[in-house]
Amino acid sequence: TGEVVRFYITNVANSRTFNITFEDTKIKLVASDISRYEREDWIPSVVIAPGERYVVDVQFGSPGNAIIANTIQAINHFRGEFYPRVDTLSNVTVSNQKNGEDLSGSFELLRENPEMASDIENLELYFNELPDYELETLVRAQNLPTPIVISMESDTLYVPPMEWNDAMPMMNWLSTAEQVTWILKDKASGLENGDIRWQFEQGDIVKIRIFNSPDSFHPMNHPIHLHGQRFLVLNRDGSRNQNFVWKDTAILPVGSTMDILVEMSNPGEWMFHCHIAEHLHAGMSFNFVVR
Ligand SMILES: [Cu+2]
Repeated sequence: TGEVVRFYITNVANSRTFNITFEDTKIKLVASDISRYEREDWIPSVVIAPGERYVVDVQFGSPGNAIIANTIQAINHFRGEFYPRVDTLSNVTVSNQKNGEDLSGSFELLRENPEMASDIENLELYFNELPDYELETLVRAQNLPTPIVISMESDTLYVPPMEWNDAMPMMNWLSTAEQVTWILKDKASGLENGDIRWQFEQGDIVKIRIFNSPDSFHPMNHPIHLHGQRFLVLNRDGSRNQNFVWKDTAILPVGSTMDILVEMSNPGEWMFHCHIAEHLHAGMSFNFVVR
């Protein structure tokens, strides 16, 4: 009891976003994909999409069994109903022994990260610039059996911004990359997926606006991921990020717009893709070059 434990969490699921809870313990948010946060912060749970990483500190309290769980609002698409669902990910036994060094003092302290503060100072001039590129996420279906089309359309009458559970396993089983194409579309050129070929110079700071259109046939959230570089999520739906961290993956809910600022620091040919494996397989990817 009283032990402070650091968790390094990576979501290696192909499509599921988790909402990880540690019973009623306080969770201290320390770092994400590439760096520490601007400021450590208390969070009620860790929302983590495929490809994302989070580092958190947790202090275990009263002795007994503590459950690390995925605590979600599941949805029944056809009935349009939410229902709470808790899946146990892990059981932790908390003994009544005092364990080693007492870290309560430093656990209570929320530290600031001067490196992040100076990165922000250097990049702030780009924050309010117009985007250099705009992407839209879409989905297109072809040759789907009619009953599937009807059920997918009816289930799209209400689209949750996040899909926490797989509410349509039959549909997902029946639709493959043969019938469904997931799309990243470059607004300026009209090009899609592999036809997009962005070129950058090493050191370029590039602002990209990504919009997840709620009007497409069957919208879903997308963990947007790019290789070889790091980025800041500047804002979501016009609200400025209040606690910056360097990322390489960020979730884009349905209907949402996100601005990211990418530091093109690493030369080579790199992928830009959705981190949901099925979407990537069904087209949602392109390469960009940093010279
Ligand atoms: Cu996706």
